[in-house]
Amino acid sequence: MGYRVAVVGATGAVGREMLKTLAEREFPVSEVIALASGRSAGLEVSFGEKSVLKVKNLETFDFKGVDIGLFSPGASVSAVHAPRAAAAGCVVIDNTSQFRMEPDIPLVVPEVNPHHLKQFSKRNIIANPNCSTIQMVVALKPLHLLARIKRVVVATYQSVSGAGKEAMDELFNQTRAVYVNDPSVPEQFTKPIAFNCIPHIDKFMDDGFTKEEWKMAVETRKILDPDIQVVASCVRVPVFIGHSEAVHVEFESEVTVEQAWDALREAPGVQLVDKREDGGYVTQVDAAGEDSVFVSRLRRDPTVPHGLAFWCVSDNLRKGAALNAVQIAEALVEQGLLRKPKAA
Ligand code: 11C
Repeated sequence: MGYRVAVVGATGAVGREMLKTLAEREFPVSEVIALASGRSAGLEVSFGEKSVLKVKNLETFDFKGVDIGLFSPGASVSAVHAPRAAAAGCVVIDNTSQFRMEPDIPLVVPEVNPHHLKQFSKRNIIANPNCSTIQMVVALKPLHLLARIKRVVVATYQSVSGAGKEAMDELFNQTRAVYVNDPSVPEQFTKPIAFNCIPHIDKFMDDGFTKEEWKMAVETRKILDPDIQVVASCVRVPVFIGHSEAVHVEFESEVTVEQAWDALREAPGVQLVDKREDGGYVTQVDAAGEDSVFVSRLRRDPTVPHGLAFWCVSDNLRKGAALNAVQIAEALVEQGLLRKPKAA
C-alpha cells in the first residue's frame, strides 16, 4: 500500500532534494511522478539509489488519482497549477511563497504547529514556510514554552542554494574567475557573491525591508504566535548550502541559560552543540546534508530585561524545504488526514 506522489519542479535543487528525502525516509509510495515545465520534460531525475524517473510535462499533466503533490516550481507556477491539482483531489504541499499568508491555508512546521494541519481541507493546499523562518521557529518553540517570547531580532547568513541552482553555479564560476583573473558579470545577484556578502534577499518593499525580512516576521507570527515582534536583516553569503542565523530573543519573564539548554536538548528537530570552546559550535559546512536545526553559542543578553542570544544553523534545502515538506506529508498520514492509499 502506498500513495501516488507527484514532485513538481523535480529538476530544481529543492525538487531533487524532495525525491531524495522521500526515498531516504521510505515514505510509503505506490508511484512517484516527476513533473517540471515543458522545457525539462523528458529529462531524467533520480529517485533513491536505484530508480530513475523520466520527467513529465506539468502543463499537460492530469492530477486525478494523485494523493500528494510536493510543489517547488516557483510561485507563479504554483499559483496556476497548485489549485488545479487541489481541485483534482491531490493534497498540495507547496514550498513557494504563493499561498503562505492566505488565512485559510495552513503554514506548517511539524515540530511547531502540527495542529494547524487539519485546516487544510478547505483548499487542499498546505504551505511550507520560507527556509530562514523554518529553522528559527524550530529553535524558538521550546524557548517560547518556557516564557513567552515578546521580540526577536535576527540577522541571517543565507547560502546561495536558497536562490537556486543557477545561483550556486554563479558562486562557483565567480570564485574560479577570481583565481584565473577573468571576472564575470553578476547575473543572479546584484553584486558579486564570491568573497562578498550581499544585504539583500528577495525584492525591496516600500518600508525599506526586503521581502525575505518581511517573510520572517509574518510567517513566525502565523506559525508560532501572532503577538511576537520580529525584526530581521537577511544577508546572502558565499556559502553553497546551509543558512545560519544570529538570533536575539526578549522574553516576558526570566529564562536562564541552563533552562534554555535543557529545553533545547529535549526539543524535536533540534541538536544543541554548545561547548563554549574553540570549534564547539556548528557552521553551515557541518550542517549541510543533515536534518536537524543546530543551536550553538547560547548566552544571556544583558542589554534587555529578559534576553537570550544564540546561533542556529540548518540545511536550507533539507529542513528549510524538502524535509519539512515530506514531514508534513508524514504528519498528514499520522493524523489520518489523507484518503486511504491504494494497493501498490
Ligand atoms: C533564499 N529563503 O534563501 C530564500 C529561498 O520564499 O520560499 C526561499 C524563498 C521562499 O533565497
